[in-house]
Amino acid sequence: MNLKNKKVLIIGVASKRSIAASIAQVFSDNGAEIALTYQNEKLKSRVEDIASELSGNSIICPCDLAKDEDISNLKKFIQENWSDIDIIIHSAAFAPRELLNGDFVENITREGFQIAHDISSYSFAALAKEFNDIINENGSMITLSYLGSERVIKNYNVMGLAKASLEANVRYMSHSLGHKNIRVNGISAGPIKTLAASGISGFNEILKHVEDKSALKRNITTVEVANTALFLASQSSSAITGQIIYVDCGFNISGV
Ligand code: NAD
Ligand code: 0WE
Repeated sequence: MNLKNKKVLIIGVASKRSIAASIAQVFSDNGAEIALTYQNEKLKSRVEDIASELSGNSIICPCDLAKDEDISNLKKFIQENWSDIDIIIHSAAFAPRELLNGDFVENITREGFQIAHDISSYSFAALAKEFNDIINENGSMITLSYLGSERVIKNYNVMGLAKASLEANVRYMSHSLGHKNIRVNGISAGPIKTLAASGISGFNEILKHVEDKSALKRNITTVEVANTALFLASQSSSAITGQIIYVDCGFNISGV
């Protein structure tokens, strides 16, 4: 698939294992120009290293999605470097760690709820609002979700609510941006051992469960997610918008 001369902004690289890092690699291998962001100074050098390994030119910019100013500075950075943009990948999520463990009702707090929804769902709409006037026709916005939005998955807790909100966000954004022929979709990925999964109690059991119960009897790779993102970003998916596509080896449809 060809993304030659396409300008792609990718948010959510924290390490080589990040889903966003695979998307950057696969998209640049297919001819795209890449902009990567890093959340804070601690992650800067890692993101620089990943950017330097991409084929073609790439640019990097800081962006903490919790800050309106960072999102508007990111737009200025893109305008100065590229003037316009074709594709935005949102691959970031966050909830306070204490909420991703134990009983949902016991551990939920107003603040934790707000942070989870702010970073994991609002930020996707905030990017659409900020970049709206510089996204080219035939553009595409893609986010990452998880089955915990629609099923109860132990310890996923408030993130399940935030992902449900994110998926609704995909549907509403697809209507807001549809008249400009900008498509908005989500990928519901199976579990992968990235930084976002580190320290989550019971994560190995979740991986084992997918291996046992999914149709394909195995887990997924970040490259498989990236290849689906490539399809959703390209004109091969020109009539697909407002959708959540599962990249989970068929786990979500498995019954007894
Ligand atoms: P990761 O830890 O590599 O990526 C998460 C990213 O979120 C990091 O780059 C981090 O910097 C970023 N982030 C968090 N708070 C931020 C903020 N305030 N501002 C800017 N960036 C912020 O893990 P990943 O697994 O690659 O996660 C990427 C996406 O994929 C997330 O939306 C996650 O929910 C989703 N996802 C992951 C899995 C999995 O099992 N790993 C499964 C399905 C969906
Ligand atoms: O969306 C996620 C995890 C996102 C995430 C991860 C962290 C860890 C560090 C959000 N906030 C934080 N906060 C931190 O402090 N996934 C889909 C991966 C994941 O996380 C789980 C899972 C799966 C799968 C948590 C419990 C159960 C399953």
